[in-house]
Amino acid sequence: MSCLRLQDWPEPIVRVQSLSDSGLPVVPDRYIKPPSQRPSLDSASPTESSIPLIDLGGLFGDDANLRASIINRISEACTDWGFFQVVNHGVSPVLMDQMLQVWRQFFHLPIELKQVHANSPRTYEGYGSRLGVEKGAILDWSDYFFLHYLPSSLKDYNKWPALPNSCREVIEEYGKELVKLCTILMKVLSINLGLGEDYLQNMFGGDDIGSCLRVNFYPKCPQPDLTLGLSSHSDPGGMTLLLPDDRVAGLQVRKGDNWVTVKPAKHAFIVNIGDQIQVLSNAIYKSVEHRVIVNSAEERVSLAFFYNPKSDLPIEPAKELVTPDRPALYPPMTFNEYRLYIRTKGPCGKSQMESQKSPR
Ligand SMILES: O=C(O)CCC(=O)C(=O)O
Repeated sequence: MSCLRLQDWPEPIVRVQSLSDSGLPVVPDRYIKPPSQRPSLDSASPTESSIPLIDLGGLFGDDANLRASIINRISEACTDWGFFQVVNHGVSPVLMDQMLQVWRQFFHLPIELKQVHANSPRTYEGYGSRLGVEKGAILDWSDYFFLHYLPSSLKDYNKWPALPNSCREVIEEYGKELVKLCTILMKVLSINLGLGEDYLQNMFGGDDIGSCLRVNFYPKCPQPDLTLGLSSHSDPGGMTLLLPDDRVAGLQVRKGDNWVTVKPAKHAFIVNIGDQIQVLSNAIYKSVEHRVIVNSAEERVSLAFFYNPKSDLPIEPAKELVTPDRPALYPPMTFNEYRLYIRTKGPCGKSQMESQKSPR
């Protein structure tokens, strides 16, 4: 894939928030999805019985039975859903609220203050309004801010918003806490796959892992039944911790032929398996497709923290999980090579994972 294609956006960037604020009564054609991809809003109310809700409190205590049962619930959630919510995860609820608050404030700054962070497809860092560089693509009804947290060599405070005043400090603290939680979850996943507890972390590069944050902003939409806030995709990285808006639902997870709307629990993180763990687990765990619906009454914000392998390490199925009955499903590939696909084409369901399968 040529790097030239990622030099710049193929068309002038339009901020979805400006479209929404202009009060236009219809969604412009660029955002209208083909009928097969449109959401069915009649059945979009969040249900209690969606992805599993797991209390992690006992993971940190002395009760071995409780610990084993939590680890087991995570195992079931990874196999059945690829998604689960966690509460009592150790991250301060105050910090979570602050993080949502500073980002709401950021998106409500005057446009010229946000424009100084306008991004390009070269690194995606900054303020963006599209994923993918295909000219004429149907776009999603959202703006976002993308930044690197790790490795330290990519962390650049100058590329993070300077306003609101506390923004950089809050992001720094939040990143530190989330990396800790990811490290714990990686151990649980490793144990559940029958690997040594540090296996996945080591395959990700040990202390050299990558992590980045995408803050999604979904403005109010005049015709939410015609578009999506974020098209169906699986996450290209390792594992994602999503902090959803505590006021508005919007995330839908694929379950068979259905889309299940997630009801966010108070101060919970939504955890999901990304493509790199699907590869390392030789598809014992699947990265599951998800998408976001929007609505006409409320804007929505969400924070996706991506925990990724070191970008230049080849990732392939763990040898321990490859057997004559279950040969390696994927050839080795670095995360840098892998993510070029979504960076070029935008979110496309699971088409990339499918296309990576080793020929049989
Ligand atoms: O906004 C959401 O609930 C989900 C966001 C998401 O899937 C992503 O950022 O990859």
